[in-house]
Amino acid sequence: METLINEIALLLRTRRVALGWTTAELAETLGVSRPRVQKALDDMRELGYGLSATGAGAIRITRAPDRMIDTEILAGLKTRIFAKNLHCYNRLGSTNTRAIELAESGAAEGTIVVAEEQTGGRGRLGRNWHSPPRLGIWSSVILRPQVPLQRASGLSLLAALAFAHSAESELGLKVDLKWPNDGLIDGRKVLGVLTEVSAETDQVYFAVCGTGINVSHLPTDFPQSLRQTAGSLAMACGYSVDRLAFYRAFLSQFETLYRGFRRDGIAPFLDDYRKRSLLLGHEVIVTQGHLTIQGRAITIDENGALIVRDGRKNTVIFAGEATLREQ
Ligand code: BT5
Repeated sequence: METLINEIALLLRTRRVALGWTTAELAETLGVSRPRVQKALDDMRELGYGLSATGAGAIRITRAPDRMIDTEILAGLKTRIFAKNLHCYNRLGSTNTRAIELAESGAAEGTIVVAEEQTGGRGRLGRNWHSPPRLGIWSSVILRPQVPLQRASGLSLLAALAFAHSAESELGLKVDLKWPNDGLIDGRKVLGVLTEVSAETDQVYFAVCGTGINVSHLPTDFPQSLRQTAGSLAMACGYSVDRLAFYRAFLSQFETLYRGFRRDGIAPFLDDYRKRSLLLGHEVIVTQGHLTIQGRAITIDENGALIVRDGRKNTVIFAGEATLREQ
């Protein structure tokens, strides 16, 4: 997003809100020419900002756009670590890939990458994540928890739980969590999480936790192959959802849970996750590479692993693809 737009939006938002700013004042404060300010204001209208001018020519913001612009995401965001560094893109291959690059060059914990559109959005195991422009939240956060590798899979569960809390508190929606990384509403997948970790066995260097949240899609916005299984917050609510407000709520929830995780691990959150789990108590089939495990999903342990019981044998599964056997 253009820096000048961000700077103007920040000025219009944070200072002299009631009085507004004239073009001349904006130009002087930002050290650019008046025509450049005028052009940026036109571009802002184009983006969806509502701007009004008083008789004296003072400009004010009357409507924020539904756009992933730094200033708009940060307006009213209640986080301390998350989004202290925020990288917003119009179009990107994958926010996870970009976040991994940033993490490898030392980006701080809480750094966030978000894009309006992903052209190569990734799911697990080389699968694709459909990420069309402006319909969802395609975002990744860099985390640096001081935990051994096996505890890092808890991060996907945490992100899914944060999604469930925000959908419930912001929109009154009930979310079912399907281990390890799906959030479903009315049986349709609305959330997918992809956590990628750089680590040695006893220490995680960084984890990038990517979340894809379908927000504004109508059924026809999904490709034919996803129409039976995918859903969006708007489809679940029956009305349009404020994408940025939901994103802010999600980031704030996720950070709160993550701070707890850094202190006490996943254990304090497990009961909450288990309560929302689609699989626990049911007969399941889990595939893990060439391996297929069948049995009853009995619990999720403190590493975030699924425990499946077949007769008297328990199998601990760290990653895999689970389906209900009754389906
Ligand atoms: C996931 O993988 O569910 C993880 C998706 C993570 C996406 C985020 S977006 C931001 C960040 N940057 C990235 O590049 N990725 C992350 P998996 O469990 O493998 O599920 C993938 C499967 O879900 C696909 O094979 C499709 O069947 C289905 N799918 C693809 N796009 C979808 C969508 N938008 N909504 C619902 N289902 C989808």
